[in-house]
Amino acid sequence: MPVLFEDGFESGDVSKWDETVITSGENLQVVSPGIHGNYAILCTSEDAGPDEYATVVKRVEPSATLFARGYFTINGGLPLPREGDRINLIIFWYGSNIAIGKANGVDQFQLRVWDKINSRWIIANTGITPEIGRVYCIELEWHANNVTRAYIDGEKVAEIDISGGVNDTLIEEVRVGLGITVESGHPGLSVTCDTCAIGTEYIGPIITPLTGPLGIWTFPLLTWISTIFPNVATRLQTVLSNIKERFGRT
Ligand SMILES: [Ca+2]
Repeated sequence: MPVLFEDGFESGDVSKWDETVITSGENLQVVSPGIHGNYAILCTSEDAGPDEYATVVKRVEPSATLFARGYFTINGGLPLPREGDRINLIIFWYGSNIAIGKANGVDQFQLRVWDKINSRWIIANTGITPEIGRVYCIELEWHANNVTRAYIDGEKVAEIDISGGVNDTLIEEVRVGLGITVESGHPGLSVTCDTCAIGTEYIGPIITPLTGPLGIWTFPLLTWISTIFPNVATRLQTVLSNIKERFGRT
């Protein structure tokens, strides 16, 4: 898969990114251990409000098609106080976001696409309520004036079709971390982020080698399958992990 950029913060800093955007009251730091490896970034807010950020920023060649994937753990700050509040985890400036937003009274993962013609967000709710402390693999897929999709753990969870033509943005800037639009003064928002990638095709979850006897034969198999069928490999890995969890204990 043509990956343009990858960073799991194993350098111990954010030097692979073009800049950070951290507004007053927000904080972004490299912490250890990571979700994978030794390091990740921790993005927090003690005094959140609208249009505030604790994000790393990567610029890319203007792209009508773009994918970005990151691993996220929500540490705290939920529930969001008010209907319509959200924290954006991956931002394709100024095209689309994957967020946790409050809709119908419930915090849930959302796909959001900016409608340039009518100056409004088009929102697809997933109905998936984030669990504090769980690791989520999140991926955003953008096609200008076409279909935009959100994936969680390798499964498509939302899709917005703008082939009618309300946003032709070529994405030049990707922000990852905590992009905040919530009621002013909301405390305790905290997100850990790791293992980011930006590409021109679907990226998907990382393939982690299983340990023990099961791993010896599954890892080469998964690596081979993943090069041809990324979605199949993801599902197979989940099945194998479950088997290992139940019976393996190696
Ligand atoms: Ca890492």
